[in-house]
Amino acid sequence: QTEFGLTEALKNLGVAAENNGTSTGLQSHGGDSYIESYSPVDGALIGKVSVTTQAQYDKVIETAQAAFKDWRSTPAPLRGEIVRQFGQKLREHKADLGKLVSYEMGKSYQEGLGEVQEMIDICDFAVGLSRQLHGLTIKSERPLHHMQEQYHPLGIVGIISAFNFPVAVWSWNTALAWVCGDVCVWKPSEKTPLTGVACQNIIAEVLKENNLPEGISCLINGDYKVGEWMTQDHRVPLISATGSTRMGKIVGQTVAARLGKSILELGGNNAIIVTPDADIKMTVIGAVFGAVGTAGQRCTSTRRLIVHEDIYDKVRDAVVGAYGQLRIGNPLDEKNHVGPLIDKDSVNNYNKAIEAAKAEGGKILVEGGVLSGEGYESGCYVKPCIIEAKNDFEIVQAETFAPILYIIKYKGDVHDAIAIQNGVAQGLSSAIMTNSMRDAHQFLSAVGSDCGIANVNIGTSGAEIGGAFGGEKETGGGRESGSDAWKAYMRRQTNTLNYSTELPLAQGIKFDL
Ligand code: UN1
Repeated sequence: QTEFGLTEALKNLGVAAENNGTSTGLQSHGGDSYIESYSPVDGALIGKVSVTTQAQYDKVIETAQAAFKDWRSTPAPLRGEIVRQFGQKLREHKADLGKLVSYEMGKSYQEGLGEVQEMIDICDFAVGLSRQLHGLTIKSERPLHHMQEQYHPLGIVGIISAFNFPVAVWSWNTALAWVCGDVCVWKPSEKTPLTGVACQNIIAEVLKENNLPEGISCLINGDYKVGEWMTQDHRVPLISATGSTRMGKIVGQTVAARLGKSILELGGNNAIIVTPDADIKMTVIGAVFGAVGTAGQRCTSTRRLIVHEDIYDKVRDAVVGAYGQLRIGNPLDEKNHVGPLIDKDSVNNYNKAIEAAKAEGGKILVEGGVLSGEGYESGCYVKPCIIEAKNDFEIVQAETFAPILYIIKYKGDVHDAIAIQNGVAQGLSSAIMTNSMRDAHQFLSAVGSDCGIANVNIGTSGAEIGGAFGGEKETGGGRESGSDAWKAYMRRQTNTLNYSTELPLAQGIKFDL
């Protein structure tokens, strides 16, 4: 097993060879089937997690429901205090959790640390928010009447998260949900169950230290069937799901069929537009980190580079040159830029996408390929590649979760580039590299980018937690994290109070008795 202090980190996080995948004191009645977690870094079995049975699932929901009864009446700033303590524990465990994320998921250690930092940041955000769950006061049309709106806790928030941000996306949901007075039930990705156990251990300790029920934060594990119990369950008013568009369509329809609420954060097909006057150095950093960071496995990864013909050769050569500097290898070794893909299925999808692009007429600018030999034994390490392509290639229209960058030439003005950028089914993140104020504003205007995230002179990935995160079209329309995303985790109530001695009807209606 790769060392890098991992044994110590696992111990500090309470992650064992065999772990309970179901929270809330039900561990002793564990089912006998397990999810094994193999590291894509070195192919080693890190540990296993028990699969939640349906009976356990029901107990978890009952436990969460019971916890909600108290938690919803706890003053919001006191709920914020619990989240503050959780953020503090994350600071203490930052290196350990960052290492586990890196080892179980395969992203670089720096990115693992960055992910834990996102968790800490959203906790800080949520602590402030706990004193700012504001509603409006509204002027009534009737004399001596008062109107206001309030936000009340919803209940259980079911969280289904993906392998690529195995801990941060959970915390974007939980930190907000908890200050909003909700309780959470989390089903982490089957590909990263151990980071789930580690997070549950950290929050369970905080809850215990404060004599609060563990039902405030629950863990379940298993495949899509376990997720289905939750999406079909009317006791779970809100489902927040992150993953593929295919999964999101199933989850969204299942939750909608019972008129539940959902927050969907699904696939992206993110592009950077490069206008003739763009800064090449900034473009290269933004595009290369965007395309190869996390081995192209972020929802926000840069998949398409849309470059004006006047600057095309220069940008292409600079980006291709930068790819020559990339070091691929063990992500825990800080000198490497690119780690492995999550598993062999993902490697297959990468290979298939390159073949499909070639078949459609794509020209390879930087050759891909699967690495083998010493240090690459897991079979999950691939070379980031660049393909000159057309936007209407079928493969360019799809999201392949791998480091493949399609470079596309545009002619004309910024609107021609925007049409290409918007010409896909997904709508998560987008960017423009430009020194033209006009082009930048056009890009951000109503006729500009159709994505949930649109950046100027910054790449497509690496959003800060302060903004609402999510996208349009097949990305699902949900928003998590900052801004007023918290409102989706609460139910809104409009109140009208009459402090007169008459009962006038609205709209001037007369109803004399
Ligand atoms: C994701 O890939 O699902 O904006 C989340 C980013 C990160 C989060 C990505 N802050 O790239």
